[in-house]
Amino acid sequence: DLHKKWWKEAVVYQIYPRSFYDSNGDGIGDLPGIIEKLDYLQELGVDVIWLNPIYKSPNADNGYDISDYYDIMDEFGTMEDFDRLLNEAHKRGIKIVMDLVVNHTSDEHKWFLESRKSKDNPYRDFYFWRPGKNGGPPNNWTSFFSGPAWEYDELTGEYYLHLFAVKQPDLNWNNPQVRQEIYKMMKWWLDKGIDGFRMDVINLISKVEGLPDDPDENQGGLIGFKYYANGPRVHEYLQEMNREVLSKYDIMTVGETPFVTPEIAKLYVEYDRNELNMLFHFEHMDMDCSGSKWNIKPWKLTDLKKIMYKWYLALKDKGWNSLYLNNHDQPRMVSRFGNDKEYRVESAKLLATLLHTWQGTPYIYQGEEIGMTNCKFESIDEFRDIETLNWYKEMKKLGKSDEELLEILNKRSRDHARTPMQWDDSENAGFTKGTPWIKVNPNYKEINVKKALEDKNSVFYYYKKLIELRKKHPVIVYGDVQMLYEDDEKIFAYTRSYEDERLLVVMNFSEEESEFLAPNEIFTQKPELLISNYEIDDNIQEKIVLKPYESRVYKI
Ligand code: ISL
Ligand code: CA
Repeated sequence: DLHKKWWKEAVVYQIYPRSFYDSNGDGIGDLPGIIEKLDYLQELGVDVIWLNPIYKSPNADNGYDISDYYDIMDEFGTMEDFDRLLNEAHKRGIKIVMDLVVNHTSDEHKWFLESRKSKDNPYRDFYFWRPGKNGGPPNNWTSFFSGPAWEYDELTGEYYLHLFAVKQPDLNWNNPQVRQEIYKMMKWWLDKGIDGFRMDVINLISKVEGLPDDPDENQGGLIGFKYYANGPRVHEYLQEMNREVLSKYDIMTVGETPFVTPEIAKLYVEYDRNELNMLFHFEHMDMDCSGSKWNIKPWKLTDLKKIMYKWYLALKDKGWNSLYLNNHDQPRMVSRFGNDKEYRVESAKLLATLLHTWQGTPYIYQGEEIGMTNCKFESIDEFRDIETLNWYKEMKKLGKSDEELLEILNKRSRDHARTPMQWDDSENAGFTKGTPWIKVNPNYKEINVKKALEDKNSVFYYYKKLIELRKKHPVIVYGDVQMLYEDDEKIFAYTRSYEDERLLVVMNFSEEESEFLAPNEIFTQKPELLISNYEIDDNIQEKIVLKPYESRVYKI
């Protein structure tokens, strides 16, 4: 089968190196620290590691502001450490995918340092420099991290564009030299033997000619995105990148793409487009907010089902989905979509069941496999993330109180994902012998890897088993999805089928017992229970009463 691919069969584990494991006591996770934990990841059974950026960076946005693509961030180690990591991972059958951040660089990158020197510097056109308009910035676009998307530079009296932080100037992809530099750099890493790229905001790289003002200033969120999200030349660029670089290697690619619908996504991932393998879309991340991420509203199970099914159908047989419920930019999934108190373990397993039995490649974010939760931040000084801190300052100017801001941040800050990995119940959760760069979640004595490994019913072993099942049953990877109970607000259920194998997945997304009646034809033969998150006897009836957050997977 032409469409069988290793990256469809794989399970990816995302590492945020700064918060994973500190090997030298400076309070910051590092590459030697990751090497020390490879055996742990092998025990879990993952196939691929996606590393958040490890390149040289002044860390305005924790490595998403790169000052040298060919070097390693000082805090994380050296290129020798990286080579050793790659080699040690490969020895264990684990591939490594790197973050590729090429919508912008750091303002300390040599291209930008040159570019700002004078209007006729050869690097000037590597970025977007424009004169101001009516005594202000060139247009009204706002930045993802609050405030205008333009920064004035005294030296030449012009502004530069930064969709993210002031220290993250946007690269000008219209310039063929920029593209060639990036392709060269990508080849350099691929020739080292890395196994693919996760491409940061890759659908923002093409800006509409003329960078027009956005007439719609009152949309409550970002102003201007319609002029660069999925912009006019983005597919031309990605096809060029694919032709010149990606197609020459056996690798996987996943684009991070805010503002995509399934219809737009097809243009990036359909097989005959020759662009990317998969995308991270945000439709399910937007379920519980309106306008902006800070505007929180309750989410509905039927919305989640509709979104997932819609994406499945859209890409079925033509492309491939990626599956995630949290990452380094999002709150912890068990706190957001489950219950991180009395049903923490059950709901962590339930969410895992969904991620690992739906069609697509599952991405596990570090700590998810032990059911790590959001953290209680007591005051603004405990936050580190630039998005959080900029937004806080902006809201303070508007007169908001610390109390109301903290309440929102305690649900939404990116720092929930960035508290250190909880390894054991010793000081700092065993993450560091020094002072951690960000606070450790106080629940580490209860929730940690050591404890998980000692308990055969832990979230960890449930993940391990799900991963094993994926290797044993091709239906989990390739099976078609048939939805059951589509309009139910508590039960998420479906079957999967591939060749002569069939699965039934039933999950109760609620704190009440819920009844599930299996369609007649399903239980004509005695089904085999493959995995469940409660002790149950296998005397299965057509009517199942599911306990709070119960999930079961049957082979039928
Ligand atoms: O983090 C977000 C919401 O809290 C998103 O809006 C995020 O900024 C957007 O998805 C882009 O994210 C990526 O690029 C950013 C970086 O800060 C994020 O960590 C990265 O995942 C800029 O490089
Ligand atoms: Ca360190």
